[in-house]
Amino acid sequence: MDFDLVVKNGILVTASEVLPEGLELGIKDGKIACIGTSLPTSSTTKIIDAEGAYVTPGGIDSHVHLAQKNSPTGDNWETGTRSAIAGGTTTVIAFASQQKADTSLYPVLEDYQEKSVNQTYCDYGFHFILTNPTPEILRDELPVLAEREGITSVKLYMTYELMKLNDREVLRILFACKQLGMTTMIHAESHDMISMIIEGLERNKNTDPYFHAVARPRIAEDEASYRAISLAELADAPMLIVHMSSDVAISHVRDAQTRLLPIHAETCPHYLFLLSEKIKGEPHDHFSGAKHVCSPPLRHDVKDLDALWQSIANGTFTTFSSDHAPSKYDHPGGKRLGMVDGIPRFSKIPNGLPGIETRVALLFGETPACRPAEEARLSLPRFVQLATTNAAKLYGLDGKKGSIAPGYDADLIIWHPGDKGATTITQSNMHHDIDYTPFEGVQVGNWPRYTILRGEVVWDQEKGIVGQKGFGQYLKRGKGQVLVGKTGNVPRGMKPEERQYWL
Ligand code: DUC
Ligand code: ZN
Ligand code: ZN
Ligand code: ZN
Repeated sequence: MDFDLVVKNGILVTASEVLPEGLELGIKDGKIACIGTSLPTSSTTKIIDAEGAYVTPGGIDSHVHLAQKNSPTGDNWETGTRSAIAGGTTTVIAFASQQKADTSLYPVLEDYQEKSVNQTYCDYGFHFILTNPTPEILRDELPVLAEREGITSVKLYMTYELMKLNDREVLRILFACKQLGMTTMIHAESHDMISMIIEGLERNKNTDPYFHAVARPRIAEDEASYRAISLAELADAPMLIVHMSSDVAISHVRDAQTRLLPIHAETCPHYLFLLSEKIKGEPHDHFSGAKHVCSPPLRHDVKDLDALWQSIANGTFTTFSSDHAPSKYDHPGGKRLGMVDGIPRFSKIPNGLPGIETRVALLFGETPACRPAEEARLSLPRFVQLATTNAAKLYGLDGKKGSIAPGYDADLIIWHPGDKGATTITQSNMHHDIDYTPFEGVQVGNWPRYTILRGEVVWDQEKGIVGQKGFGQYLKRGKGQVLVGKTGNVPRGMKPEERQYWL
């Protein structure tokens, strides 16, 4: 076969193995055609010499907010996906977000399609955020979205006045999604706990950004996570808890997984690398802590970080996403919104951090590729699972994205050999349209040298962005797989025949 591109001298890594040195990748028409040795080349074959570096599948970031109405100073599809490829991510799944007044999802989807089409540097899909799950939407619209549009996952919120659903609504969605083979993602924090604490903090004039972390204690995440798991258990529905930050909440997930419930969990780079002291800001400028306001908040204790890293290594987490949901800091409508007439008001600061570009390198930096084996936090195959493969399987992209195997899209990261890619993260190197990175000054052991999307180099660290806006394709996704446990469980304390009495 006459290949378009051959990648030589790389060490290929998949979700299950680090393949022997010396294997070559033959790429044709945007797909991986062949893995072999001494592949034939012709005058038209482009050759990339990886110089002994690792080659991993392109990243899939399955939790990204772009051009969402509720963050008017955030990234749009162009700037967000540009930032993605510069950091090794070749696929993003972002949100089309229903607002409470929307009684149909179709116009919402059209709106998000208009904003994204021909704008992206990488491939992309949508999850739907449901804030008003009417019977018509659940019965008539979700099946059409899944079949026709390839949108096979939804996110819902248990908190935020304008988004939150009650338990009955959560249950209805879980039952509907289960029926359709869709995955339900849940933002689990206790709304009533948080709103009561916020009231008290404001009454006592404790309104610096730091009090955001006080307002959303771990117990609020722990309680809501346990409740979300219980609701999913009753519905016997696959579910994923997004952006988990708390040790106890994760122990609820681990317990559910031990009982073979199909409960998945996601965490994000900021919970693994940053602590709540960041929200205190600079000594001379407390308000700059606003840059680190996200929900759930950064946690107080190194012990939290260690517990999360354990769950990264031991398989409890299924996905590792950026939750890129930034707002500019120094910009009208941005994070300065929280400064009202010279008085800081943490409850007005838009929630969310930038991170689409730094996600993959931060995690790769903790593997044996960048650290002595005894200091590594996770193996290279586990890195691949978390950075890409598991998201592909969970969200219906398996067979196309997320692995290095014949027939898959040729989406790749070629790293620098040895320690040549060591990098200090800094805002001036970022490609987002945000005025800061929360990871300023963090050192990573490597950075993507090349990002390849469907066989085309789109990022070359020497030249910068070499891909084109509009090259990204919309991904109609299939049904996701259950990666943990199984369905068909009977809820605790219920006899099998009792379900039939009420279902
Ligand atoms: N939830 C998210 O998923 N992203 C940003 C803020 C939030 O609450
Ligand atoms: Zn959320
Ligand atoms: Zn202060
Ligand atoms: Zn999010």
